[in-house]
Amino acid sequence: MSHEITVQSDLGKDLAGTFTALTPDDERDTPQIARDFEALMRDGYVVIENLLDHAVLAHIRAGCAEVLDNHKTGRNNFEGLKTQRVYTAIAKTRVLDDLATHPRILGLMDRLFAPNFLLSAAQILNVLPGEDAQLLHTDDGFYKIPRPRQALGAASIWALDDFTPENGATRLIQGSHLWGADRIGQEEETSPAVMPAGSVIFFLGTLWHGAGQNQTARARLAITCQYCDAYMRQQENFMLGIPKETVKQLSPELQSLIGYSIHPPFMGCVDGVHPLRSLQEV
Ligand SMILES: O=C(O)CCC(=O)C(=O)O
Repeated sequence: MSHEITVQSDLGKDLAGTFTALTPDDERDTPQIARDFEALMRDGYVVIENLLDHAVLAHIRAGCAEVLDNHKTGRNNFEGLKTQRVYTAIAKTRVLDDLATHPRILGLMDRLFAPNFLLSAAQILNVLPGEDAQLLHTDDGFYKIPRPRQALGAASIWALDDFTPENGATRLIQGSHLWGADRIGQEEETSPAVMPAGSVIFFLGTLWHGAGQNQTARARLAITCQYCDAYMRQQENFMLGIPKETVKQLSPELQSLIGYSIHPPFMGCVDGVHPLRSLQEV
């Protein structure tokens, strides 16, 4: 199909002939998601409790355990010297897929960002006993556009263990997504995201937060999926990090999220064509 381009705004349309952009299904547009979005914009985060049942949790935990076996701990205190952090986890296990594409999360992303928003990072985070509190930070601070501003990224942290103040529950500063660059998050302003295993916290990239200290004798297991707007650079280079054979096994939604998509008119193209074409050659 050919498209006539007559004005600049025509370039914002989906010009693809074969691999047209995906349309979000109805599950991503519910009254509950609208309420979650209201909380997200007001507080900078929303906690959604008990999204995963026991069987699903057990399956995800088992998949994580396989990948974590003998996995090293972090190289600095931000990664966590007593934290096992598995980068590009989509390349290593299939247990993240349904979390990365969960409709309750993508429904919020639909409201935040342009269609064809991207997954920016997908990691397993196992905070081991004795780990110190992580430096408070914002997740999209590396996009050097002055604050206060709209978020350019957002993140989920899925609790695979109960998150408690003692075991390193993520600490957040409510409302800090609205701050200017002159204000730095302080420890005493934080509160822990206490939630049962199977719950998720979703927060804006502008929100001050950090993993808590683990003062218990057990690890605190979580999965984080970070997302960014369709025209921002992803933190993890999934195109190199995930073999094409693996990409072919992923759902169309997840393929699009990792970067097999086009932000109109051409962002993400491979030699001028849609990146999904490169999977046809494998
Ligand atoms: O593990 C957590 O609770 C938060 C981790 C985090 O914010 C990060 O590593 O950027």
